[in-house]
Amino acid sequence: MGDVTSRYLIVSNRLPITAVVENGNLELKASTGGLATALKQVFGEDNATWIGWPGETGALMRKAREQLEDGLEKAGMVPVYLAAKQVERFYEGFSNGVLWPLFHYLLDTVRSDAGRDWEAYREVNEKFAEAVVAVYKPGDRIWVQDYQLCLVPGMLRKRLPQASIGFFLHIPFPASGVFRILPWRREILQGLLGADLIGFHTFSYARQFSSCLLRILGLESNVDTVTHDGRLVRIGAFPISIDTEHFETASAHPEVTAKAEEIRHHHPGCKILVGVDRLDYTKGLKRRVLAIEHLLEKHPELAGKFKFIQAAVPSRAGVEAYKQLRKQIDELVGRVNGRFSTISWSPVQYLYRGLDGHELLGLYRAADVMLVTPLRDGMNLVAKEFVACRHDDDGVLVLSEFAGAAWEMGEAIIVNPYNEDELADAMHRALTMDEPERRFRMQRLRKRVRDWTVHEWVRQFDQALTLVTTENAAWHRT
Ligand code: GDG
Repeated sequence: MGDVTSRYLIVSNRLPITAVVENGNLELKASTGGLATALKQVFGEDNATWIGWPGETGALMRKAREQLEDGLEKAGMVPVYLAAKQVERFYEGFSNGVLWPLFHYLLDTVRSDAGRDWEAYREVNEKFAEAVVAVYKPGDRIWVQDYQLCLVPGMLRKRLPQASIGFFLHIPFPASGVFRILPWRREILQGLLGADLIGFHTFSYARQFSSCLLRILGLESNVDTVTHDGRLVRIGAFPISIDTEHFETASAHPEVTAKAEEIRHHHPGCKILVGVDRLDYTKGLKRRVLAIEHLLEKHPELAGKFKFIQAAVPSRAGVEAYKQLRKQIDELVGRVNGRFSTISWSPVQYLYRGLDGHELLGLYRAADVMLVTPLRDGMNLVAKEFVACRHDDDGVLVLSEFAGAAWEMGEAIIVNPYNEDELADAMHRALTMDEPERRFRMQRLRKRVRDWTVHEWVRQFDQALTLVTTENAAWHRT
């Protein structure tokens, strides 16, 4: 049952569903993602309305389109349809071709021809804002999610001056020296400032945002508050987490146990290292494979003693940088395997596909070492999910210092993913760590993901939004 009473309008690029048409009939598959589930549980089934893009619907026949609208309405969702060109320019071009690499400090990957895509970004943000205004009722709270929709808070503020608006950024917010590269830096900041509350995963991102406000807009913040256009805007850190209980229960399922045993059985006498990521250049896959190569150069005695299983889920396959990355990883894995394999063993097992739930949890449970080594990551939920699944209090987490999760998961082996030598040493240390130390670290990590779940995250954001909305209302009365 929900414990928050106002109605929430959740605005996100994608609705938490996938529409599949089979034999002319449409089926809506609800996302089981932590955010969607937690919002439902905290706000109550009927108190959260989602507004977002339902995914590619261009090919849906008329009947399926009617079914889609029906299904969405029943699920409390409002679709924002995007034309193919808009998807190409707003989503692939600007959101994923400019903001995503820039905010992850991968400057060489930022597209240089983004002018026309900026226009599409603005246009689609307008479309989302209009969709919100169409369903908004006084008293509703609006919670805008992520980098695709940075302009929406400002657009909403113009149309709904009294509305309570929150914004949460799921990716890092970069240092001002990096953010300043963006030609539309002022517009993005102004857009975000339309919100009453702007949330980030860590204090460091929040601080960097404040520093951009000062350097780019000349706005000085007072600890976590800035005054803008006659309103208070609060800036805060809200580290996202997972539905820990769900992962604890699901990973104890007999099929997951069987899967974990099957994985171990296939690699007798080997310690198992695991990586699970979207195939994304921010996740540090290339350097991870290079570090495996380096590990074998430094420790030839490890040949035949471990297996590195990397699952890479296809992602943003329409974006050029992702096509290139796929090719590079294929080549790199081939090279390392070609160099070190024997007749009966190869160091890397590489899966380019999504895993089903049991496979994913089976891998978490089978792992002796979990490698979470992104070059930058807002938070990284894989690190938290892995820990939640380890009922046996065993397994070692190797975690990048550039993932938001590193701020909360200090008992992991923390590494600089850009330092191949350090990464190889961390892998060696994880593979050879004694059991008491493994347990000591894992117990503490598990306690943390139990104490701080995605439900706390939702509640804390809601409370902070309530507070600043009340402050702003009081301020306007005086
Ligand atoms: C963004 C930020 C931030 C992965 N492979 C499979 C699979 N997954 C699931 C994992 C996890 C999710 O996908 C990935 O979440 P991450 O947090 O690691 O990364 P992003 O997708 O980049 O998310 C990130 C997050 O937003 C939340 O704020 O933490 O920093 O970049 O839940 O389990 N799930 C299944 N099969 C797979 O093969 N079923």
